[in-house]
Amino acid sequence: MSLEHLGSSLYQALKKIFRASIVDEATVKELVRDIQRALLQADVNVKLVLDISKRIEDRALKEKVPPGISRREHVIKVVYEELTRFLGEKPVPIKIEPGKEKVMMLVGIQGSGKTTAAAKLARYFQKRGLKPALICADTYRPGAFAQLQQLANRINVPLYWNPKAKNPVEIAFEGLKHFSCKDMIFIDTAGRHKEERELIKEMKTLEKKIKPDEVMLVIDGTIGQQAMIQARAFNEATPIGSILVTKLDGSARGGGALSAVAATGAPIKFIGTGEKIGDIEPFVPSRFVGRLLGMGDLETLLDKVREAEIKVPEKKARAILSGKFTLTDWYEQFEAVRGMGPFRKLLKMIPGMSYDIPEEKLNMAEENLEKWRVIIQSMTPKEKENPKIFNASRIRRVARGSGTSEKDVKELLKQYSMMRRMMKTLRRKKKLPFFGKGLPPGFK
Ligand SMILES: Nc1nc2c(ncn2[C@@H]2O[C@H](COP(=O)(O)OP(=O)(O)OP(=O)(O)O)[C@@H](O)[C@H]2O)c(=O)[nH]1
Ligand SMILES: [Mg+2]
Repeated sequence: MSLEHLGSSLYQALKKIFRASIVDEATVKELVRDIQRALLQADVNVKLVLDISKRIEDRALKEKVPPGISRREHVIKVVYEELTRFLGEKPVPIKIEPGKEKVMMLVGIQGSGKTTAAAKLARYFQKRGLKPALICADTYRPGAFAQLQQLANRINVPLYWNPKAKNPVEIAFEGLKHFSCKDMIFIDTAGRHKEERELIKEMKTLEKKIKPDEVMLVIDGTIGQQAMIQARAFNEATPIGSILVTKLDGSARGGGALSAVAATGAPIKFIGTGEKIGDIEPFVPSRFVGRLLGMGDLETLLDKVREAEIKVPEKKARAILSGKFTLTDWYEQFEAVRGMGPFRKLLKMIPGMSYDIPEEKLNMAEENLEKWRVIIQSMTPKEKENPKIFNASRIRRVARGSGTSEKDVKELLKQYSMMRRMMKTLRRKKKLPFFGKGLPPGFK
């Protein structure tokens, strides 16, 4: 299994980085060599391989590592980002509105997998609640209709064709009329032509006459780098809306095909990963790379890196860690980064902490952010500095001033003092490190 093979060799390469006692120039260079080898084996174009390895090496060695993360983590992030970039931009999703039929025309050379893909796509969108239909506009291939009919019956999707018509344009028109109230219509076209030029000519005529919403080029992934030439040739003839790369399950050249297509700038929207109708998936480069590398926790690592890029002023960090923070400090921490605040970062650094603070507490705090902002704005400076002075009448005043309820104000105060108490308890239990002179990296 090819892509798996590529995935596992990339993973092996990264594993060395994980295991290395130090990550220095030599380790990075070895990693880059391993990645090169893995990509070349997957038939990735040499120029692309050199390009990606140069970028990885440059970034891994020259980029400043944000404080709080290790060089190791940074290198992994760079590899992930560069591989993702090299597989193309995140494709623009196909915009589908129920009832407003979308006409998708599938084109591609003989045997690339168009007919299979038409059925797979119909199934894919049917499962997502849409009403798809199929049109067989292949008048060349004997048995083309029977093949599609068998697939369509299996998934219970209506299919149109006309054995009397000699002309695919005629069939397509009739079919579109026939299916006027469907959400998506997939037109399967012929791939059987003496030469590619003729095929492209027919595709052009079809495109001009039928004016589909999207022309989807189906490319066989087993052809590797050749995919680039094909994608270009089709793209020059008719603007290709999207590409579906098939047979990525069994090919040793899948990586080559994907990267070659991505290099043309044409968006890969789907990939076919098997002969069964369910073997189709939307192509999202970042997710694909994550899975290819076999790193389920990659997102976590990237979050960590993003968090590390957040700077917390030293004084604030000290105040937070000692439990001596005011309401304003407290609020600012949440506000600063919305979602991945220094609070969370600090808490995560503390051993055993992940058990002590329910994640939902932090999430809740983030959800309440907007409300809390108005509440805190309605407080006097004195109240913000020393929330202990809050009594019933102050609470009432703040609630009225901020257009919230007394319950909201009380909740905010409760959360605040809970967080403070927690910090203090942790200190007492010596779970919280005391950073004598220096703070840990990332808190400068
Ligand atoms: N392993 C694997 N086989 C596939 C995939 N997609 C299609 N195939 C197989 O490839 C062969 C050709 O597929 P078709 O869908 O008939 O190709 P086509 O482009 O319609 O062919 P023509 O109509 O002759 O141009 C069939 O045997 C399919 O089962 C895939 O993603 N993985
Ligand atoms: Mg076919």
